[in-house]
Amino acid sequence: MFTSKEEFIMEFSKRIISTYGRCVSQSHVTEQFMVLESMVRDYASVNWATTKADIIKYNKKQMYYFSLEFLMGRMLVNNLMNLGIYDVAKIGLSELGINIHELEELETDAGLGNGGLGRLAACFMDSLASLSYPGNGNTIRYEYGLFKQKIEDGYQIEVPDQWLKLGNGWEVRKPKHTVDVKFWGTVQYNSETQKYEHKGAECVSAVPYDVPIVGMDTTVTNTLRLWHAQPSDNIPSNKDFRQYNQEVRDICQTLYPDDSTISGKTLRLKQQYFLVAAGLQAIIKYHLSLYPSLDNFHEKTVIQLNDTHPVLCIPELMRLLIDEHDYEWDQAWFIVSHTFAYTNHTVLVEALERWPITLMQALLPRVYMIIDEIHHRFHDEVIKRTGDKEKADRLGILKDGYCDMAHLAVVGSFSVNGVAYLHTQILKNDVMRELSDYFPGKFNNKTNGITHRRWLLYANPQLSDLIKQQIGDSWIEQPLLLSRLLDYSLDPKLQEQFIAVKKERKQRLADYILKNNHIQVDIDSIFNIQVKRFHAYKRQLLSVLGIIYQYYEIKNNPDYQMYPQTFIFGGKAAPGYYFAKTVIKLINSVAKVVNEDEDVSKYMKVIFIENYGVTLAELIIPAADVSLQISTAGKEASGTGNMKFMMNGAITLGTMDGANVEIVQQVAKENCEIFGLTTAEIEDLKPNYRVWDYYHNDPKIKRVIDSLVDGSWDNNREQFRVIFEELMNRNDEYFVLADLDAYLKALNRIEKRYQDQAEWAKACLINIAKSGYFSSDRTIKEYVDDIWHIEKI
Ligand code: 26Q
Repeated sequence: MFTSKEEFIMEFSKRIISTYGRCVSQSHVTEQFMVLESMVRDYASVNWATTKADIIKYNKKQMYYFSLEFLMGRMLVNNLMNLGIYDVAKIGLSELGINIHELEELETDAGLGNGGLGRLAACFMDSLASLSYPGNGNTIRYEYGLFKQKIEDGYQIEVPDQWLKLGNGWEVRKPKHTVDVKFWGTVQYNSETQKYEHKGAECVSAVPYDVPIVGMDTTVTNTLRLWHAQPSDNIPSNKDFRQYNQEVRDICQTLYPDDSTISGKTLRLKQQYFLVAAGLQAIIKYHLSLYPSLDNFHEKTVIQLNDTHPVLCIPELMRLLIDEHDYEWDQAWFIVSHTFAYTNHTVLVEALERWPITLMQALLPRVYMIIDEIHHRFHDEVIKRTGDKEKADRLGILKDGYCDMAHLAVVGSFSVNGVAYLHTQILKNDVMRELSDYFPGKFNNKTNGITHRRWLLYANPQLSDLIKQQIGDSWIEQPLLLSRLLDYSLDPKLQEQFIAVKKERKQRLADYILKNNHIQVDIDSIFNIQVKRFHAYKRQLLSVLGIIYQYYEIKNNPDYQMYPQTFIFGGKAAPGYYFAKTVIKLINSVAKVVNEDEDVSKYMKVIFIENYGVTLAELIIPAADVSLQISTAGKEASGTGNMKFMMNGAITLGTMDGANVEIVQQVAKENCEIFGLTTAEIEDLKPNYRVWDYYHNDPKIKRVIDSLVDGSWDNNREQFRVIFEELMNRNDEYFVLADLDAYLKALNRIEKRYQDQAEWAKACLINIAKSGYFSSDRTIKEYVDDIWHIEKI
């Protein structure tokens, strides 16, 4: 394609002319961006073709990652860098008078996800390709990704995310591979063929759009397949076309439609089945183009289910095998139960998926019949093996009018994994204890990871260069070799250089904050950062109460001294999550008072960064001194932001939760700042927890809590009532007050530690040195060895 800047310039100029009919000097930046994007995609296509050919040539087994979320972010820099052509493009463009960074800024994030689970899928895609494994993604091509967050008067406002406005230059539409998906209708038994037939169904066509996933320093290029719904040729005759058309469009319109109504719930279930049915049909067709039958399907295909959202895969593959490929139940079950592996990402009861049976039965009549059969066979088997009917009822899939998707996932998969050591322990010993005991060996742990290419190499070139200068660049291929930095953590020169890099990154963030929030922050202050989805268990409220506490300390004590701190928040709350949205409003209200108060703002500033997402994370995380990971112990399955911060040289101020436990294990306690109740302590405290004791026993805490409802932060005293109620009248489900004192003490220790810059830099360097373990390359290797058993191409 192009290997030199001359070739690049020629190709680029040619494309500008042939696509837009004008020369480079007259072209618009968006045109330049789109041409660059198309060049990179075509460049990747060469390897894409050979990868596909090699998989066939060597009969490789492939892994498919099914997920309702893929939070890819921007892809231009990532792809240019992974392909090793970033510099050629940069210099070539610059000779044409074009600044590559300006083009980079034009790309909109592919925000097809909420948070951790979706970003994990994206990191896995990068590691799979970079390690040369055949692994592909399947998801929905949502027309609108996660909403764009605006802050108006301190409130979160949701605006549609029109990520496809300029088109998506990375995708290739594949109409030839369109398949039909059926909803509604009834099932009839045909006694002649002895088969069940789906009658009167509503067909929807699924069209795939393929996105190349390029690895670093490899020719392997995998595929992320985005499924799009469009009207089928088999339009139901009894249906008004306009209504049908609208219903079809709705399927791929938004990620997580509001599910507070029945029609919203139906739509979500439709989305799940749409992905599952389309994805499986395509894989089966592909398999049958290479092999005579599906007998060896599970030997050539492994499917990882990202949480329960795509778990309909299990009954759907049964249906395809039995109804469309003439398998008997037992044979089909053998293939199915050797194909799927399931990852659990949460132990919060409200996030465990349960679908009303009536809904499933109506929308997916044949699939429901199969689920019912799976349930009864499993139920009978449990009774036969244990003689315990109540146990069989508890372990079953159908209960109280609902279908328990996690149980379906466990029964139908050959592997079930948690995403961090502690989380897997909780699954095995608590939340899914009985199922885990029933299936010895099925449950396993795969501690999450993040791609060090995006999160260190590309997001923080300043730090990467410093590391390269000190220990070379072998860590890029083998991230564990970051540990070579350990030898230099005491080196004053490196410490100083690290501090300089950190300052530079803090300055960039400060510039952004000045431009967007119109607030000047002091880059010598400690940057305490908490960026993540807003959720009660993540306890953004704990940091806010900490800020309020310190505010009163400063106000009530003229001699009060503290080292300046900047608290930076970012994250979105689910549109219907009133409590979380009120916490956002509280942060903004407190920020206004704090930042405008001269006595206080010299010590403390509070910033809320609007619309946190992948691209902003790349700016924010490298600038952190302190990473706030303060969830109630036992609630955060893993966390992955914690790993990104650590890799960028921030100190974790956190609880013993999720992967924090393993961060501590890597770096030792003295290189973190750990506080608060442990999982076991919370369990002990639970029956006797009385939040009012904390209120009455400490006047300072009482002052903080009262401020929520006495008009201190808003003229409307009712504004933050829901927070007061959650804490005080619903007995503080997430133990915020139980941990407040320990949190404040930990913040104090941070303040002291930070003032010894050499010691601080040493701890940061140790964190970076030990972060290699959290590369998703390590995670992927574990999945490959223990679950997928796929080979490099
Ligand atoms: C629930 C009910 C019905 C439909 C959907 C859902 C639903 C949707 C999304 C439930 C959960 C999610 C997202 C979960 C998530 O992002 N979990 C995070 O996964 C990360 C990757 O493993 C972990 O690091 C985080 O700890 C975990 O919170």
